[in-house]
Amino acid sequence: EGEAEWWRSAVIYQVYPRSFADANGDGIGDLQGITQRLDHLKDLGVDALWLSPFYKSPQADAGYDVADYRQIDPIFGDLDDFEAMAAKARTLGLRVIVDLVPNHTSDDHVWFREALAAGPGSPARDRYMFRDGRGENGELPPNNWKSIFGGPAWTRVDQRWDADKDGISDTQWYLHMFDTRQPDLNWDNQEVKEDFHDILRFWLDRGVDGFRIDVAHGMVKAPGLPDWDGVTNMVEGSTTDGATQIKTDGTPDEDGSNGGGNSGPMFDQDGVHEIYRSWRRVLNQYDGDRALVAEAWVEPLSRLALYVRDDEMQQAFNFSYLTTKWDAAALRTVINASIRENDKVGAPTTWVLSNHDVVRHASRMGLVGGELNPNGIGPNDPQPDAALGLRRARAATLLMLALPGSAYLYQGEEFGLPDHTTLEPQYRQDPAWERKGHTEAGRDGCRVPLPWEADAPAYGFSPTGQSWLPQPDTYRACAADVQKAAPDSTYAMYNKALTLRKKFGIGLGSLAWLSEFVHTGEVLAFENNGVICIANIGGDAVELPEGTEILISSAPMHSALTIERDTCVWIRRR
Ligand code: ISL
Ligand code: CA
Repeated sequence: EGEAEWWRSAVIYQVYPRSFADANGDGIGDLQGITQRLDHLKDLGVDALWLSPFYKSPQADAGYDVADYRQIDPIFGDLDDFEAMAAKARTLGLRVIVDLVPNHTSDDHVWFREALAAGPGSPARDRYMFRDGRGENGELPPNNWKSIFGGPAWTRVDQRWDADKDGISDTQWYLHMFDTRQPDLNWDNQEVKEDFHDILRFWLDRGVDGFRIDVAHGMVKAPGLPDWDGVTNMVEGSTTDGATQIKTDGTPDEDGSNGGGNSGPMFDQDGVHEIYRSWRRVLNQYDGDRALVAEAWVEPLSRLALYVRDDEMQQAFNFSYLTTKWDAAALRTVINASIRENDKVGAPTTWVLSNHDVVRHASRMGLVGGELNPNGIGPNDPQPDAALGLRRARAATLLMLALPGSAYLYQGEEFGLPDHTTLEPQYRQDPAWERKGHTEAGRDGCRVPLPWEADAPAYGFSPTGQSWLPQPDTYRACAADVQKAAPDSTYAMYNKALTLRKKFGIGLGSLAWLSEFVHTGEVLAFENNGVICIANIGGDAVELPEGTEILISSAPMHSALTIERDTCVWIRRR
């Protein structure tokens, strides 16, 4: 049932379960908490929610280390809680997308335990990427790959486990592109392939509308696992030529590349598409138009578009847009490239500004010089200008929501939530913080529990006033109750924009650039289904003709017809 191809224009809201709402008072968000607050998503006006992992996990990487893909971690609840949440979402007309993590499992997964116990050469080891080392006694890792979180991508069994204590002792190495506790699966292994078909069915049978595929550009590795001298890093990504030149100034090339892609023999291998074709065949056996969305840090956009062919996934996150700076020419380039490349393959464009891996756009956009600084802001880093950040974030959001295609929102951005940029080191939990030797603040700042009520302990996140990460004082003004009571709030803007977006069918429309209204290079103007979006990125004020109908503005308009810089408005012709 449901509209066919609903995903083409859907606004999808990312719920980060541990930080959304805590029902049982242990200070960690849970499924019952989500159920209790689902009305908020309905009121806001989104079409679907995507939940970050809630599966059984030792939480070494906040649940992106899955120990059992068919069970709920007790900190989040149980399968009944999931069913209740999904049932309520269905009643409210919200679709539910779950997160699937196929590149790696937790080292607590029964397969990895078996692999360790069974030893070298065993079928159990073949489910993962175990290799003998190099050097005379295998004392060197099988190749020079680095983990995305920093440090080597290989760990030697006997350097981690103890023969006497653990009964495990051999000198093979296993690959982990992320944390040591996240061993990479071997996607040439038949059992691995079959089990993931089963996992898909397990959740499809429970009525989920789709899957967000974690590290969708990973999984398949180049044959022979050749050395690679490029950079493997969070967001800085890597260069194909093996050089270490990193481009993070947010100015895309004509093809939309921002230097934010991962490449090399461990990413974006052609063989990965065969897996997705087989997954799509599984999804197609179900009614209701179930969808797959790729989390793939792939550039250029023409390469990313390969993931969204007719017989593969329906969507891929457009990280090139996220990594583009607040600059009219840069934004125009990336918008054009995104639409062009997706049109070629008949896929919808997707737009996203924030998620649980990057600094929230309300903070990012307030950094002096507009640095993207995706790797977290710490107390010792230059602090963002909060007012400027919020102003630009609101404009950037309104611009995003005027674009055709599907848009992703990250929980809390509808309240104008900034990052926690002064989080003290003792609270940090992101494994990348540890692995990178504390050189970067990591991703905890964007994962802080949501404020619901300004005057309640933990701002209403938890009935006991606990919160797994401390919330900064700045969250008070962002609390849902404050936001919902104020007509000019960020929440009010999101709410109204989502209503207008539906009313005018913006998601299914198409973009036509306008030269009208554009008197300096720092203004973007386009029409989509009768709505004209004008974003004054950094230019002189734009004067609108007498009698213009203003549908919505990202900032208060001092004169009814003047668009100041860092402001986006939607208007209609009379
Ligand atoms: O670094 C990146 C973006 O910040 C990308 O290069 C990388 O692909 C990304 O970190 C992958 O993220 C996903 O998988 C990770 C997990 O820690 C993240 O939270 C998740 O979104 C490992 O499962
Ligand atoms: Ca809880």
